[in-house]
Amino acid sequence: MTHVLTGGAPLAQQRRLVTEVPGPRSLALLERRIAAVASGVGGTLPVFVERAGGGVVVDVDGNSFIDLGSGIAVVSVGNSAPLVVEAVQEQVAAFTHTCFMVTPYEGYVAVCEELARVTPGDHAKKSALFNSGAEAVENAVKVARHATGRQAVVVFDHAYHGRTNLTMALTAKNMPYKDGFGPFAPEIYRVPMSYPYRDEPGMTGAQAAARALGLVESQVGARNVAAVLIEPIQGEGGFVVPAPGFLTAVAEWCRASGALFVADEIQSGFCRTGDWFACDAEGVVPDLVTTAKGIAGGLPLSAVTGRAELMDAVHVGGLGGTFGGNPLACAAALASIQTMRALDLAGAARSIGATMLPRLHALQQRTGVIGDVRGRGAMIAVELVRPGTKDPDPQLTGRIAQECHAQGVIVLTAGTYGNVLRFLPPLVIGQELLAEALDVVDAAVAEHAPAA
Ligand code: PLZ
Repeated sequence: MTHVLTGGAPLAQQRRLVTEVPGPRSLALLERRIAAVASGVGGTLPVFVERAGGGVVVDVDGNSFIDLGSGIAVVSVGNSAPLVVEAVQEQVAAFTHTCFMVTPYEGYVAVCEELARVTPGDHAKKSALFNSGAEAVENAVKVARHATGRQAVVVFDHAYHGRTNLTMALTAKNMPYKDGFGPFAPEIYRVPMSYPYRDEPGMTGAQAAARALGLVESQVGARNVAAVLIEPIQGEGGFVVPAPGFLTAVAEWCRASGALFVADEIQSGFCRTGDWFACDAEGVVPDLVTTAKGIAGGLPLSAVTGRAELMDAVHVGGLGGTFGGNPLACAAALASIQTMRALDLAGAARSIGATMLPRLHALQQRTGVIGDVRGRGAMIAVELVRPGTKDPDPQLTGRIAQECHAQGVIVLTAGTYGNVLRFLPPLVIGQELLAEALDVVDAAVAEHAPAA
């Protein structure tokens, strides 16, 4: 059995259940959680974590789960990755916070330099750092409005951009993200996404782009559009991969219209899809990119990176925040990016996809409930439907996810209809562990769904 070093101690890379799930210690913590934590904060698994690293999460009862979630696409370099631990320990002992706007430090600048290197395009770029993905998206909209002098923001069906007031308006799905939380910010316009599985068969990326942009032209007016904001592969919306040519056509329309093409790469970025960024696969170069999640190995950090002249359009003092680009988070980001290069984690993501896709396609052949298998690299999903139809089956999706959890594999669900099972393993997961997790998924589907 292989081990990885997390925080200096070896952690066995194995699936191992030693109690019921949840075990007694998790149950005791669950009771405390219910009494003290607001119930509006959701929960996927009822187990509490003690350690995690490589491809496993170990709970307080000693159960070891295979991690196909990465804390929602965050710990791409693995939990407590050695370089991250070392860098953060060094930084935490030196200074924890000064506020970059008060007395700056090198780490913030170095992260912005790295962002200029790794994001798509070789034009002059600048960045600003924040704490959460939603905050980065909000700031991208601020920059876009300032730089263009326009107000309208175009977003897509199934989009997810966050839970703050502006980003709730940008997010498509009502329940659980928006219900009862209005009023929402104005000047947001939603148009159809390219969704090959659910679009008319044969619809090309260019046709899907024309469908969306035709609506923008007739209902908003191209000259009013500050930004078109898009996840190049949708995350919470169900790993919807637009048809080839869609992103290129949208980016071209933006260029011709004077609107900014803003890529939300918060979930799809930092090697997740087998490239540094999902836009790279089609050679699309966004004007602004938002990043977070995988950027800093689990520490909270986010960024807006964009064309230098656009980023500099904002007046001095117009962007900021107390904690944005916190020194610990910056140290972690530099160590994470170094790890991605040293271990070729983009290549690792491609290998993960190469293992998963054929197995999931084979599973699709054996059952009638998998309507679609899709994704790229280590961002892979299956969409579950009622046999012989495209009717979403969220109940079945929930049952399969729960069965995987009970068998020691962490999987997540997604999708506007709640019927997508998504897989986001840490990019450092071992192939053996990944294969075992797929065995568990196979068995869970077999148990809860009729054979084809
Ligand atoms: N943009 C593309 O995926 C976060 C949300 C989890 P924050 N997705 C996980 C939940 O239920 O709250 C996300 C994303 C994309 C923006 C965000 C927002 O990032 O760091 O959660 O604010």
